[in-house]
Amino acid sequence: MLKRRTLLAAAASCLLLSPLAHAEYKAEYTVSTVLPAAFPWGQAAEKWVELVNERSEGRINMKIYSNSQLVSGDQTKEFSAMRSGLIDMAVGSTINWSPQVPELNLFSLPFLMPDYAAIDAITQSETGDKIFSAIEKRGVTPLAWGENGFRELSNSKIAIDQPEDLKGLKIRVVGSPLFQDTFSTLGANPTQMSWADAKPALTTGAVDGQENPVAVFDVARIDQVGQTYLTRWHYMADPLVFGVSTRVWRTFSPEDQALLKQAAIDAGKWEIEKSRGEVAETLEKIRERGVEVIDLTPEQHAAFVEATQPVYENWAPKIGEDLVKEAQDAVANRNK
Ligand code: X2X
Repeated sequence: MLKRRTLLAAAASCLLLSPLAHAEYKAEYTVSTVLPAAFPWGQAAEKWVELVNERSEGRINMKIYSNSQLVSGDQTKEFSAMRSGLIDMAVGSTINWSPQVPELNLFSLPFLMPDYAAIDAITQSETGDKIFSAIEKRGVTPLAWGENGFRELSNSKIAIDQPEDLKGLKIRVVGSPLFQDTFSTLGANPTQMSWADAKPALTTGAVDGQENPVAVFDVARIDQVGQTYLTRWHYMADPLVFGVSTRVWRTFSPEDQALLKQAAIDAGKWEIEKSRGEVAETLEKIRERGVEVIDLTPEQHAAFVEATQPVYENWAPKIGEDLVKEAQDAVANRNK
């Protein structure tokens, strides 16, 4: 009897001490993304998975499910699915999570962030911390920032260089009703649809245009579906957020939480640097395929900024007036 007890006790202490013995850990954690590994976004997720696997010596295994397949292609449902624990983790766009986290609409305010330094001034500051708290309050633990990129406007009809050119154009938009507002304010005819539906809609001509970072335009070969004009208006950029369902987060030991977080920070930094570094080359490729790339003069740019001001009046109260003001100040005082 004694012997048996000793054995049991030894087995129990072994379980407590061994890093392999987290009985509550899953054999595999799901990681949701919209874009797969051919895109910087998917690569960000891959890097995270790799680093976690390496640093945990195979104890924590994550598997990426791209194309929003865990939410049947509806990327605006990703956040809710994570919150309820249907999805363990995600590398998600602020746009797609903004229906559940209104503060994330901040990044979608037109022309708030003129350059990369402006994005960093928001994400790498107290304002960024406040945005992370807003995410956390709603059941997802945010770990690090990545980047989808500055979203540029493409269409099949006209070389857009002034707001009037958008009149009546049918534009596919994503996620938040803020996009409906921006494009309606410009006189266009916006339609909200998922990424899964976007390319078919461009192919059939159901819509005339769309907006996405140049890397997405390039890899998804948007030029092949008649999108021959690309206006670099830099009107907004969507950061990516590496996040874990808080229900799942709580099951990790403090050491493993730190490991997951550091790996996300490292993967995010790596991806941001890589995707920013690739933009010039990507534009060259796009031009070579016969797409007309339109760069705006400062005056043309200013006309778009002015035309979209009403969006701020509608949205600042929903995002939080203080948060918007703080972000504007952070941008104004950024290191250029
Ligand atoms: O749907 C889009 O346009 C995409 C892929 O950029 C996002 O998920 C925000």
